Amino acid sequence: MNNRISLSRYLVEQQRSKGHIPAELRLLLEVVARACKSISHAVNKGALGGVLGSADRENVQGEVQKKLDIIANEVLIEANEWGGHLAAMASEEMDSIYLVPNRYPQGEYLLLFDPLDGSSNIDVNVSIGTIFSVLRKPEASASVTEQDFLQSGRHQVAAGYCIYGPQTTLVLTVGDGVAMFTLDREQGSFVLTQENITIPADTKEFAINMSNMRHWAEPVRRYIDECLQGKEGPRGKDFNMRWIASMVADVHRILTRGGVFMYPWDKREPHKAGKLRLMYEASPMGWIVEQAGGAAINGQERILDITPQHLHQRVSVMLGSKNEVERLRQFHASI
Ligand code: P6P
Repeated sequence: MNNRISLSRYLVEQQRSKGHIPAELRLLLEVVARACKSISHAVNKGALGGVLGSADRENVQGEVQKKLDIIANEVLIEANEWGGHLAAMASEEMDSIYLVPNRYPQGEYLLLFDPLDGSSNIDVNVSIGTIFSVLRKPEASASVTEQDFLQSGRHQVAAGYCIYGPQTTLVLTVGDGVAMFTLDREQGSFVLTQENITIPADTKEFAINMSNMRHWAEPVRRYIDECLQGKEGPRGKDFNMRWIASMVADVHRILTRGGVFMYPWDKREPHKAGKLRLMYEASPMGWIVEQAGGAAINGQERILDITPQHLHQRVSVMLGSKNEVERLRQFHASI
């Protein structure tokens, strides 16, 4: 008898014991999980499904969209718009917010997502993933506007990602720690495979795109330089480097064995705070990392304390093992 706990049972039992997952939120999370299953199925088809390659159009970020970016976005919209648990959605792949059509009941939640993060890896068969964040619709607002989405990461009621790799794994927090659910393809459902995940406070592994080194600000250059000096340098230990160019995969490794992930501001586009997006990449990942005992900053302040000024706002990101992130914060404070 399979004694694994399903995602649905976990959510029901968490609500019974902690009261953080009202029925509407549980419904939303179950729908998102089912959408991720569909996305996983499309991703796994690869060339056989005619889903690889470019869609020959750009998203709001000015990036060429992959076919799977659009498929994943459509799967999430179609899965979530009719259930009555959402008022509106926002996506990396859409310029403006998506209001739940009037033909469906309106709910109290707002869902934000990067439908397929790391899509530059799709055509080379490297892990990619979906990142999502859930906010409450402000009480007062009758009809939802973009302004209703502009809440700091502290206001999230749920955050998670689904990584499409050798396993398809859903990682979720509702503010009571972090749990992982692996897709059991024979049962067709996500089952609990780890909970109360903890990131080690120290590490010997950093993740950053080293080709940008000459463009970084001094505190970042100092931190990485010390790591590269290894045993002979001020850190007194050797470091290893990983860079998958898929935030979901790099964060998943850090949740699993510690490490620090960095996509800092650099002088290539000085008017941009960073490459990654605050609302549907850094905030959900930052909350997950904090819930696992890690830390997430933009160099100066906690990611979750940043109040967005616009939906697709970018941010400098440093997250992972808390002692490493604190070292980075001190280096930024001392300039
Ligand atoms: P680069 C993927 O496009 C992404 O948004 C993150 O998932 C990833 O960490 C980063 O960009 C990779 O950026 O400049 O190394 O290709």
